[in-house]
Amino acid sequence: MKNVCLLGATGSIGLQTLDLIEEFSDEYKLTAISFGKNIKVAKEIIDKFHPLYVSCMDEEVSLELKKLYPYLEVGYGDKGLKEVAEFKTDNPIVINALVGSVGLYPTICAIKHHRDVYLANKETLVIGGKIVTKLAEDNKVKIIPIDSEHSAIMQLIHNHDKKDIKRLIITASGGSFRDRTRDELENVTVDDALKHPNWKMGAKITIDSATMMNKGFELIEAHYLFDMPMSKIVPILHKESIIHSMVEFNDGSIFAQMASSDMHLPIKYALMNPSHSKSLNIEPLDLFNIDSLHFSKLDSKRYPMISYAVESLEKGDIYPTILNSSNEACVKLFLEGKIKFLDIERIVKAALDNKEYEKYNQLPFTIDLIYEVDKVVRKDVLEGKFGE
Ligand code: MN3
Repeated sequence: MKNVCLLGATGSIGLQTLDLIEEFSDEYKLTAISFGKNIKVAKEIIDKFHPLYVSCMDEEVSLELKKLYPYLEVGYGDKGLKEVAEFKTDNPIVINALVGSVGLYPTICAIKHHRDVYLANKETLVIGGKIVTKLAEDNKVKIIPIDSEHSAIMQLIHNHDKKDIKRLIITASGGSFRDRTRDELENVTVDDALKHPNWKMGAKITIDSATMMNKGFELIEAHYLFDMPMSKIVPILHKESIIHSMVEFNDGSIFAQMASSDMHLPIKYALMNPSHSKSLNIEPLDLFNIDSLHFSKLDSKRYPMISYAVESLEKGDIYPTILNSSNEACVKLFLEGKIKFLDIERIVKAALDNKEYEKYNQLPFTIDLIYEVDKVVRKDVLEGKFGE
């Protein structure tokens, strides 16, 4: 029996993970969880799965929980995330389904406790990839991706020699605005942006898909997960989201992984790899329902955020943090109706180009520096330093 420590239980990935824990209850038990503010859903989870430890974002909610469940161990904030990642139990596995840079800290806690991390929190690798992969190596633990593209690549390169790989081809659906021109993006609304054509996901990642920041993040994620240079990782537009990514080998063979657009599969493969055993939670792909598959080049003028991501990695270790923090703050402002859709990329670019941040790139690259810069950039963007 494996004891699951699940960070971000009430989010989209968290809930789909719980579907699988329920289905495979003779192999997995929910032992510790964290959630943000959604106490209603958290209560449903606690009543159904009876975890031993529960952490939430704020102290106030934790006190409410303690009243409702006097025998439950309860925590909150960053300390609570650490306690979930390090929760003392037999055969622990840590699943990080948090959203945003807040996910880095518990990932590091888990690795230092010699625990493999099942990672849906891509920001961990975007901002801390260099440190996290080194730390994982030193502690002999694995980082296993829960992201459909990276799961596809993991499935495809299994048992193949890495030196035979010519390139990784990461597919992109194009997000909610893929059929619009840049001019048509000028006045799009939050509701428009939240309508993803292929995937049902949380708000943050749906907006990141619309701006294609998500794809930029995923290139960086692939770079660290598979230890491949960025020059060998290419994005491609594939609007059907049937092929979840491809691996091209030196002899010209291109392998593709196809499946329905359902995160249960990447979560299940992460947990049970290299097994491809059946899950009732995964809808099989009906090939006769696919009319055709399309592929096209990604235009960097139409989707500048992808190039910003690649540039940030080239500019210096701290720049992906500047990219991520400015983006997180912008998505927050956009969802609150305070900035327009195209302001997101404009502000992210302005943050990357801001001369005042250059000094951080001269300092030794540490986790503490990441947290410091994250705070500064977030504050600057939220206070309107780069305009609104
Ligand atoms: Mn993805």
